[in-house]
Amino acid sequence: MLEKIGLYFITDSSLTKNSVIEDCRIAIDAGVQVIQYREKKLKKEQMLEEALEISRMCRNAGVVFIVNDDIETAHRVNADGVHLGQEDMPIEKARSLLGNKIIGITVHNLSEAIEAEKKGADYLGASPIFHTDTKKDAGKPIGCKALAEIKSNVKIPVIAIGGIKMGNLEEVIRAGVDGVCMISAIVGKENMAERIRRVEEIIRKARDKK
Ligand code: 3NM
Repeated sequence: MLEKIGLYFITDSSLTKNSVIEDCRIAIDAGVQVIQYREKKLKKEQMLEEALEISRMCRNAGVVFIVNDDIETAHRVNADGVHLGQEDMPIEKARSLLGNKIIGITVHNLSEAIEAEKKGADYLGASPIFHTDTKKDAGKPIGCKALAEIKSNVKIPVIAIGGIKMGNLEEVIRAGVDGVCMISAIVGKENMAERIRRVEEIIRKARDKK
């Protein structure tokens, strides 16, 4: 489902200039194929309300909807899946709760990647590729060489995240990844829709060059 997608859009309520819901509407209109709802500030009930609205928007548009971290919210809003970090619930337990929904796992190196695939992850979020200020505890950048190594050693889709900007996007795509997340390069910027379209075009061109 996430093979060779382009931009994997992630919400950020600290960076948005509109609202998270409005950002999702813009992203959907600009053609993204997947949205992850990542919310660190709101109370549970408000989160649920917002996630439900985005879930409906995604369903109507045929866009994959993933909830970050929170399996209960994912379940309650009928999301397509969840994204979990290394410190979150083990994959086996998440699988028993989520059945055949999508489970994405953050990995920082090849051994975590192989392990996550073996345990049944549906896709990997490889991170952080470069330095990022958006997630304070993201850890040490792994770079594009390690990213390419991860990609060539697993069968499931690999999505790259962390410090990806317009200027280093092509290099990331050349590592063979299925998708990229770019938060601060897109969320809260003037003309988000235009930026998203430009990202998709850079990705298409970089893949055509191969
Ligand atoms: N997770 P930006 S880095 C949400 O390393 C997130 O796991 C990361 O934002 C990880 O595109 C990150 O602005 C933030 O660098 C990515």
